[in-house]
Amino acid sequence: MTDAVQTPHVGQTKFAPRVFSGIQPSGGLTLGNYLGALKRFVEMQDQGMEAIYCIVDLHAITTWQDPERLRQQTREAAAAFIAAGVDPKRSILFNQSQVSAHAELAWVFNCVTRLGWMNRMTQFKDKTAGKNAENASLGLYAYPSLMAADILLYHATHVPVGEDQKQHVELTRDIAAKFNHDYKVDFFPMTLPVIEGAATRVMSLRDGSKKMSKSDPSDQSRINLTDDADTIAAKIRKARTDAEVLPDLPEGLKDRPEAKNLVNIYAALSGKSVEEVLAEFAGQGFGAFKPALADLAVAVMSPITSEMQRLMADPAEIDRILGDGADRADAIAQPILARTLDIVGMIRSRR
Ligand code: AQP
Repeated sequence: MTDAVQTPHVGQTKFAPRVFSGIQPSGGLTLGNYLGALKRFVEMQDQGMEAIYCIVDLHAITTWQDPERLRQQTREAAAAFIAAGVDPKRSILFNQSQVSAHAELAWVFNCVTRLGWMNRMTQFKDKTAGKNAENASLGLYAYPSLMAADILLYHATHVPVGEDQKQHVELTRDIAAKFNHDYKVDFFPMTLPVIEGAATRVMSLRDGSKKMSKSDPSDQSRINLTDDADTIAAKIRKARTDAEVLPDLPEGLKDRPEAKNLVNIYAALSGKSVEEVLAEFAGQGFGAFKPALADLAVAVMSPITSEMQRLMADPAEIDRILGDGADRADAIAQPILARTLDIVGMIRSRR
């Protein structure tokens, strides 16, 4: 993890390493969220980095959410973080809307961000593809500006994310640079994305060209962190593949997106390289590979699923953890927001 040891400088200002990342409670979390994000969150925490992890409920409402389900999904996401290994004593874990500074800084960034930058964001294009973009919410369009606020509100230097969020972290750097330039300050860091591991882009089990996503209408396209062992095995058994055997080298997976996806998932779950997985399974068909993958997925996911169930039995305790995390996050955020408002010229005279 080369990036994590660097300490970004902006002008004369040196920023201490601090990790920030978030996940939307816009549905139940998936194997993609686990391998692309949660697993990395835990590793960075365990490397001793100061880490702030956020369940980004303000982002979730950029598409309509049933209010009761949103609350349920937020608690379930918190349970998933903890079950995957995020320790709410060592790291800060909270839901975004409890720290109002996120929305306040986002407004300042809405005034820094250029429309041309927003128009280049591929996630907005992907999420409105095939739909009437005129009907999308303004919040969905402005999503990356709120994400920049989430990160920069804590002067975070490192953001572990899946491949799909890389462009948004790059935009965060553009916003930080323009703010620093426009106001002649060295106030916001140039945050680095941390995109590592064999599964930074887990694909749908039904279509190897589409990302596995919690909001995909097909439940068969994803493995949910709440799926039981039989469901996981059945979804892997039915996953789309081709009729060929597995090759002995990664180049042999070129133009075989579904096969590549399953091999990547196996590698990420086992902690092996793609080369090692292929050395084990070269020449074998999916009749042999899928059951092995299903056994591995169940072995890794089942302890997380059962710990989530245990935690979900006590929603008041989850709310207490989120409240405690929000207090600690707010204590870091408020001075940074206050200084930002001071820099842009707002009077701050309330006592
Ligand atoms: N398929 C994926 N492979 C690898 N990483 C992934 N992530 C999401 N899907 C995959 C990573 O998970 C983190 C949280 O993502 P998010 O929930 O904030 O938003 P998203 O990227 O839009 O995820 P979804 O599941 O596709 O949500 P919906 O369907 O609500 O839009 C991020 O670090 C992301 O990279």
